[in-house]
Amino acid sequence: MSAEYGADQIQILEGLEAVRKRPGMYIGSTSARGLHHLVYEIVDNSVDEALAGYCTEIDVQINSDNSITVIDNGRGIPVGIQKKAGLPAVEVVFTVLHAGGKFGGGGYKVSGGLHGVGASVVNALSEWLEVTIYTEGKVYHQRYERGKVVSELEIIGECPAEKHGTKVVFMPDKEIFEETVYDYETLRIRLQETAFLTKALKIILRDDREEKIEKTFHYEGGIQEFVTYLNKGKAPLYENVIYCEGTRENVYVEVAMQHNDAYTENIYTFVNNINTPEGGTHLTGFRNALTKTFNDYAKKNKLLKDSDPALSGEDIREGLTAIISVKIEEPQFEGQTKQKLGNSEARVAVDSVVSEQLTYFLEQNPAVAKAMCEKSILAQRARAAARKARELTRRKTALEGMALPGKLADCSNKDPEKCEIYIVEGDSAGGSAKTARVRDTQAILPLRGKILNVEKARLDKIYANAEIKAMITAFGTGIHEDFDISKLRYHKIIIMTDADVDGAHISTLLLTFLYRFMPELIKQGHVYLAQPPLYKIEKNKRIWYAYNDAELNQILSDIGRDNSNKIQRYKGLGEMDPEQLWETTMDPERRILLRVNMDEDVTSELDLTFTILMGDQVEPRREFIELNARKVQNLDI
Ligand code: TTJ
Repeated sequence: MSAEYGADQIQILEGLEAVRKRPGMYIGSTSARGLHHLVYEIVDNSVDEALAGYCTEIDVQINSDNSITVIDNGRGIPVGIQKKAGLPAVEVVFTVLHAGGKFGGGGYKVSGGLHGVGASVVNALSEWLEVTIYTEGKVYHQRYERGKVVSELEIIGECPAEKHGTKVVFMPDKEIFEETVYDYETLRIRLQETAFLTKALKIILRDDREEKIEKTFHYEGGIQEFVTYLNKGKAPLYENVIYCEGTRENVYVEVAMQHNDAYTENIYTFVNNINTPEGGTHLTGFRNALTKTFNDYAKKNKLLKDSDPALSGEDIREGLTAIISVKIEEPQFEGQTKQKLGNSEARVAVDSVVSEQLTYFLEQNPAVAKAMCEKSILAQRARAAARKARELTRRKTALEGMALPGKLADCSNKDPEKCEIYIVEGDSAGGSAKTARVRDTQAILPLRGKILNVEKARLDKIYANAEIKAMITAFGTGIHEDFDISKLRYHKIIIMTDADVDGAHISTLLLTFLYRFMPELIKQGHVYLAQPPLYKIEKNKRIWYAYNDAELNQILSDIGRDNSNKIQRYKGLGEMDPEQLWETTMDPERRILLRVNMDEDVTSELDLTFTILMGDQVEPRREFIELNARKVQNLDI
């Protein structure tokens, strides 16, 4: 750095030092989640420029060295000297904490939760960062290392007069992040979501590492196309995606919705393009409007008799896919994780826009209204039947005490923190597991055959399903409005299936059930996947286990490939004797478990991620297991 440090510069350095000292305070975590947040922080600046009407394309690239490049065709970060700091504005953006990229004010600020902490935080947490600006025929450039200026802003060349935009390249600092390898899918889901939410903005994502990938996300239809995308693979109940749009009290509201013939409710809410997984006032406004408008229409048009009970919100929302997106000048975020919108004007605005435009839509489209109404009435009946069944079990348990399922081999320890339950595919593997287990702390629940897909069944059928009933009673927590996590009987729920396609499918169905009916169990980290091995290698009375082909090859080249190896490929858990099952998959000292996590940054695609927990074996298997876990993640629901 050339100039001497003035008071301003010292303050700047102290600011960014604070970010490096306590990175978690600024980007939430230094795990993979924080690593990906760096990209969103930078891209959000370009999205703001698009929302302001000056940028139509954003290119994001994962480079071969795991650095990230973001390029937009906006006006370019201003390069002129900013009076207050006496520095080029771009330098202020990257070195002053909370300076943000907002010049001239106005518009909708992206500032919720961890978002909008700004480019300076990314800079502070990068080994190096380079910014290039194209404006008025000139190319400007500046480089920083760990937040510090290492080259002054300078003109490095010329460009066509009409070219304009900003390019940022940064390398996440390995001193800060535990994980520095970017995951393509994680970025893909989030960037595609951003493209859906920002009508007509084109986002290109490239991966320049091993297998080159390039995808373009560009949706003229905006959130209407988002709904179509989410309903893909399901049968829509009617052709139209209903769309409402309008501004009330300075809140810009957009809603898109369509029912499908399934039974789950998929509503995703956003404020200034940031998702709000805990909902808030915009969601409340939508629900009120939908319930009231629909009941009014149904009564008025005699789809419901005056003597019929009103349809509940839940009945109307059965099988509904919807996106609610509001833009608001000063969003207030509430709740434990600051992911819930609090502004009351958002409730009023969404309620008003949806009530007005949905009333009009229903009147114009009586066939659609009729289809919706018929589905809601069926939902209402199923719900009543399910309620009756639940009350019956509740009364029964009150009389007879909680009867545990017959197939459950329970553990004897009564301290839930020490207890775990293995949900095992098939009776024969269940038998081995029962023999292998530590009776004191490990319970075994064998499940037979395919598990009911809860996405494709109505509540009454779900509650009547034997396997699902067995799980609910074994866990002890109850379900729905009865759910009480303090009653959980095992702090580890371990899904153990064959290491093949069928096994992966069963895991998927079980995870779907847990995600839909007891998401708290996943959120609080109680759900795990066991990792059985694929091969057993035996030589001179010594035994090795391999969890994939690469590992098998490694072991074979370590011990020498010759005919004296006897290699056994496990086709399923059932092929292992109890002792082998214990050694490889159930012994807490030696087993590997994947803990299932929910990615809260993206909600529109069921995104489960995994943390690896091991016994005393460490590093070498890590990489494979991560890859493997990613595959389980593509839940085909
Ligand atoms: C703000 O208003 C005056 C003209 O320039 C506007 C601006 O700052 N636009 C802008 C910033 N476009 N793109 C950015 C940007 C892009 C990246 C990749 C990173 C950052 C920090 C800002």
